[in-house]
Amino acid sequence: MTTSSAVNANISIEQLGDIALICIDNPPVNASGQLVRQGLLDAVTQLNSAADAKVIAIYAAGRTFVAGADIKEFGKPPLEPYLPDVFNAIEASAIPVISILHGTALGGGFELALSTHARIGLKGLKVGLPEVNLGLLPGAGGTQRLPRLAGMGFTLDMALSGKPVSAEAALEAGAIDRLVEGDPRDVALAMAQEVIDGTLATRPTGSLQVAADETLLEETANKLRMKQPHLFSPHKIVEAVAASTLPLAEGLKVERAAFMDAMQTPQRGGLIHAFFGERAVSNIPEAKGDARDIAKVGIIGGGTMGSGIATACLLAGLPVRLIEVAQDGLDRGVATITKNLEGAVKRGKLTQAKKAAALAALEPSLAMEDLADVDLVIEAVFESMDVKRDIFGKLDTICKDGAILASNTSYLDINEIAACTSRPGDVLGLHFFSPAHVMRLLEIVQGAETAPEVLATGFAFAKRLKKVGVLAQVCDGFIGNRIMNHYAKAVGYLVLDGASPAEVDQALEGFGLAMGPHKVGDLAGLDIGWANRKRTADQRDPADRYATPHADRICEQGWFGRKTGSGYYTYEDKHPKVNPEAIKIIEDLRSELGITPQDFSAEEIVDRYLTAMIVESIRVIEDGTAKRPVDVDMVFLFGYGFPRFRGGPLHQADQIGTKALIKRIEGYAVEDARYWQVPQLLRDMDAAGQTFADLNKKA
Ligand code: 3H9
Repeated sequence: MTTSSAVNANISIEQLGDIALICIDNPPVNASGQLVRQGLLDAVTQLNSAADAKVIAIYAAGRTFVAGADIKEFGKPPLEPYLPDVFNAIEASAIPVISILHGTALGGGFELALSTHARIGLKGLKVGLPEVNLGLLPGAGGTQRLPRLAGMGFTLDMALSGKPVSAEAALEAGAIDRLVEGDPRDVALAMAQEVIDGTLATRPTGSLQVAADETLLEETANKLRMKQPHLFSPHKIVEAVAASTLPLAEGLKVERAAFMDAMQTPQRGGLIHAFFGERAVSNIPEAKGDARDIAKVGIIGGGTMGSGIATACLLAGLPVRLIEVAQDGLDRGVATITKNLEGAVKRGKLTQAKKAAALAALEPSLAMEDLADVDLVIEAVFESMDVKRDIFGKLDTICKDGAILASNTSYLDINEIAACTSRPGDVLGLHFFSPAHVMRLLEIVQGAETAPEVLATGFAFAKRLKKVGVLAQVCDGFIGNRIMNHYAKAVGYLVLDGASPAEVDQALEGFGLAMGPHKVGDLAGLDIGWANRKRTADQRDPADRYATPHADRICEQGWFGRKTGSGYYTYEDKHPKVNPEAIKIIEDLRSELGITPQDFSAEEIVDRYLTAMIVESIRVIEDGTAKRPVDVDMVFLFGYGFPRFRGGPLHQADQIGTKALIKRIEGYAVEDARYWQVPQLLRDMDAAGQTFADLNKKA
């Protein structure tokens, strides 16, 4: 006899003779929100009290098994029943419970499976514990039950990397028991029958013992202290896994306490903001319209940027026609692309066969006319409006109707570029970040006349390249470079006023930047900024305090950083050492300018840097260059190495608060009232009691 009943809106039971099926149906990803938790608990309790089923099989409807706890509930008052209690009840069920996993079983979803008495994976399944990416640790038994099945090493790898593994790898490790093909419900029925027939063994995971590995735990803990000193949850993961040798109930207590501690950290807030922000940037009407098909891309310029963009397109399976003006430039471009692809092979991102296919899809050419059949052209030549005008005028006559004409300019006016064509609606900015095949940010710059369809194509193209597309309006530097130019001045002032470049770098590395700004300058080449400063010298307002005379003087010595062996640091060996002659230049300048050096603590350095970044970020929102605060935050996370766990400059602004920010800026303005000004939007938000998170919701 078959009976079906809905336990609640997300959970239903179907009983077919001795077999009870529990179906989880909570689209889009079956996250274990309150109804799922309550429904699972009620279903298992109900089936155990009726005691007329011999086996229970849990499966999920839709595209995936459970993708974890419902992240949207985090940060709000917790709602009972709690996930660990539900899973303990499942493990304690007198009737054996099995789980059928398809798609992805992640975090709490995988932990649900671990609490059942056997796990069946369907082909294509991935399982993982990605909580670390959210500033958390597995909090519903993952650190206790997975070591019992697959060992401490496998658990540490999975929980510390946050990366899912294939079903094959999970099977080999013992994390799942079988790997089969089929539809989840059909497999649930078949496997339940096997349990009844005695051909599929079941046992509570908690009954198994963990082989302790003290050496591995110690080595892992030491490595983390070196590599991830800023992060909270990875260290807690090691502590929790270490507790898996205790009886299950005791180990679960250790895990729960660590999970609750991680929940309280601002890192959790920053990382969850990043998770939703990455998705929110393209959740706008501009990204959702009809897009044009892009089957072939043309790239003009075989320099670092052009080659990087070409690599990104080839990696996404798009054929590329690469245009250069001279053979040696073209050869260099092809060589760079080949090197980039080889790098991808070395990093395990590409097979040799795919690399060969990518290179076969690259057509180098010296003739612009060869762009006649491409669907999208990306111009990536050096920053000269005259050169760009000339190129876009030619493209207008060469390219087919409906082709999209994009510029990778970092600063220049897209409207002026579009005006050189008879089709400004087809023109937009696609601003990549170096190295373009690695960095995930793509600023999609909307010109005054860019057609909605062209903009939507920009977003679809970003997605195809696995990049994070962020909408920006035209201005000098768009979102990212405009804000960077502003806070770079604050860095210059800190050095002029008394901090050493190394002190600034150390303080900001302490904040979580991978490299301080002076080390980055040395790496990129100090001559780049110098050339830019010389080019724009006549635009400088003489009333503004000049922020980087020391940088000019260092460049005048021919010290451009790593490539010349010295800059802010010297590079005799791999490790940068402070360059005493650069320090002398800075000290001499301070005397010439009559500056009495101040002492800046690391905290003060970070505060000034971050506040300068926040001020210009607010102005970018104020004048509409960026749509919402979250767009600015994602630009900095995906294009500028802002520490992900800090969520972005405007997420940080919410942590500081409008009042404290205004007070800070007004305090700095006592020294330099031209540079430090409180944006009107900040004052308005303060008066209205608004946060940047509120602005995100409103936009
Ligand atoms: C956890 O489990 C803690 C436990 O250990 C202990 C607890 C006590 N919750 O990514 P997509 C939304 S922590 C709520 O575009 P895809 C997502 O925002 C959790 N919502 O699809 C999006 O919404 P919208 C550990 C979620 O196919 C929509 O679903 N788990 C959740 O490219 C589609 O998502 C994770 O960290 C969630 N858990 O990728 C897994 N997940 O349409 C996080 C997704 O409004 N999730 N949404 O923009 C993922 O990695 C990917 O979403 C997944 C699908 C691979 C599942």
